[in-house]
Order: sequence, then C-alpha cells, then structure tokens
Amino acid sequence: MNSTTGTYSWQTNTDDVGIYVWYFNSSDNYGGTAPETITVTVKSIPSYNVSGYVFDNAGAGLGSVLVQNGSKQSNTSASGYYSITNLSNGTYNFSYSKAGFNTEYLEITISGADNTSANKTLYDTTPPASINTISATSTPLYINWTWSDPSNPDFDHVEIYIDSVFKTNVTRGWQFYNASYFAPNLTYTISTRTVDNYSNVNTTWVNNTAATSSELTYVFSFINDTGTVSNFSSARNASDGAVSVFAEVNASGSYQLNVTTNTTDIPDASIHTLELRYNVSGDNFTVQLWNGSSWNNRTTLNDTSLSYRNITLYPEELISYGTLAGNAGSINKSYSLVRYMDLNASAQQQGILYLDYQRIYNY
Ligand SMILES: [Ca+2]
Ligand SMILES: [Ca+2]
Repeated sequence: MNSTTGTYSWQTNTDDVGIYVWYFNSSDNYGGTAPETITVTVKSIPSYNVSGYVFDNAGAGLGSVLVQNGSKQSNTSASGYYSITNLSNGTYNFSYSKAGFNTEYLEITISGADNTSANKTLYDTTPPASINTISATSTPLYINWTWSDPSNPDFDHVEIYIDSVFKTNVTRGWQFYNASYFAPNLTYTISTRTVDNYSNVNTTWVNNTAATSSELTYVFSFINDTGTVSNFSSARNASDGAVSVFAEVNASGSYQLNVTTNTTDIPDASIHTLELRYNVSGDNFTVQLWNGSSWNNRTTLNDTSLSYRNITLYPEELISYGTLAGNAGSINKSYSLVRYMDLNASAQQQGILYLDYQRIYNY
C-alpha cells in the first residue's frame, strides 16, 4: 500500500495461485465509514507443450537426440519422439543434436495451443574413418588381406577393389578378404574405402600391394606304353627321399622304354620350367614334350648320379583345358605331357630311369 497515493500492488508468483477475498474499511475525518469486499483470483499463466519426432537420413525415427532450448530439454525415445512441457506463449529456437549427425535448429512459435508437429530431420553426412594396419599373406594362388575396422559406431562395410576393379563389400567385423584365384608370382593391389550406415563413403583409399609366390605343380599320372613303372607317387614328392623307377622291358628283341606322364592343373604364369631330379643306369633316355601336334626332343638324361635338369617350356607345350575361378577372378589352367624314350634301344642291357621328382615350376 502506497500511503500517499492509496495504490495497492501485489506481485504474485506461481505459489500464489488461488482465490483471495480482501476486506477494505475506509473512513474520513467526519465519522463516515464504508466497507468494501474484493475477491481476487490469482491464475497460473497458461503453458503449452511442444512435441514431435526426429528422423534420420533414411526417414526413420532417431533416438537419443538432445532437443534443447535453454534449460528446457528432452532426449528422443527410440522411436524419435520427444516432448517438452510447460512453455508459455512465445517464440523459441530449439536445437537438435546427436553425435555423428549435423546439428539442426527449429524456430517454434507458441500462441495459445500445444505444438504437436515440431518434427525435424537430422542428417549424418560424415563418413567413417579408414581401415587400419592392412597387411597380406600370400600363397601361389591366394592372397589373404587382413585389417582393423575403424571404431566409428556407424561404420558399416569396406568396399574391396582388386587392381581397380570392384569385387565385393566386406561387412563390419570380418576384417579380411581372401582373394582367389590369382596367378603365381605376380603382384596384385587391393584398394579399400569405408562406408557408414547412411552410405557416406570415405574418399580416402587405403591400398596394399602384395605378390603371390611361385607354384610347383607335380606330375599327376602316367601311361607306360613300353616299360614298367614302380613307386610312381615318389616322383610326386621332392622331399620323401624316394624315387620312382622307370625300367625298360625287352620288346621285339631289344630293351625299350616309352612312358608318358601328364601334369595337370598348371596355373597361368609368365614362365614355366620342367624340373627333374633323376639318374640313369644302363642307358640314356630322351625327354620329349608334346606341343599339341607332335612330340619333340628337348633333352637327354645321361647322369648316373642324382642330378637336376631344368627345361624351359614353350607356350605351346602348356595345353589350356579350363579355368580356375575364385572371388578375385579366374585364371587359365593347362596340362603338359612329358615322354621318356629310349631312342637307341639295345638288345644287351636293361636301362633304368630313377626319377626323384618331376614338377613344373611356375614363375
Ligand atoms: Ca557417419
Ligand atoms: Ca621323390
């Protein structure tokens, strides 16, 4: 009460909501009085709610988004829904933020009603980090690359390219690509890019170049037109310390040998060498190779103690008959026919060829 002006004022707060009855008695200096009763009702200021959904790049509800205007804040549920209560009329600037997504804003005006459609879309435009520590182990026909995935929660997969050709996507957690079939003794380059759940692609390539090793293909089978063959499997093993014995037999009055061997599954490579370890007794033997239309003499085996013999094959001496196909591509496979002959048959002495191994070296 202002005693000079007679003005009475009362600043209410939210605790004062209610109905008040005020009694006034006024008097003048001449004995006159007058009562007055005034009823005062203190009402709460009207407040409203703002609610809506937050969506992601794909239009799906996005949970755990912080929706905030000053001290008023809420996190979205798994479905993307949020609600902020107790806002009075006015204009508000809401922020919407979540790690990995671009922060967005929405201006909301409240004018005497709830706003139930304050929807917002957050976009993830950030690609994941690259893979780490890629390395390779190789065999003649395979290279196995391994790496560590990036730690980003939304990392989804790695794109795999071999020599700049897309091959596949490797899902999060696998962390390897075993490439088959490659040709022996060549280099191959893997290139990788990481991608997140929203198809954001890391434009930085992580590459690794590795080499396949050389391949040794052992003789597979044989046909003895003339002669005997024993312990043939010993010719298919360079480390067993045992030999296969190709022995002449007496035919039409002279000792003769004519044994043809077949080596299959020889993979593509730039150069092929026929490798022998052998010795002879009693005679020399000619090695012939089939070139697709005729037999041709390539060398004479005449060492009487265990010796090595290498013959570089001509391309036509590798006869293509199919392919080996894997997840990295396909390579041609070939076979080669090698014949052991006695070209100067003797009537007196039985010659013998001892073969430690026969193989074709691809490099
Ligand atoms: Ca991302
Ligand atoms: Ca052997």
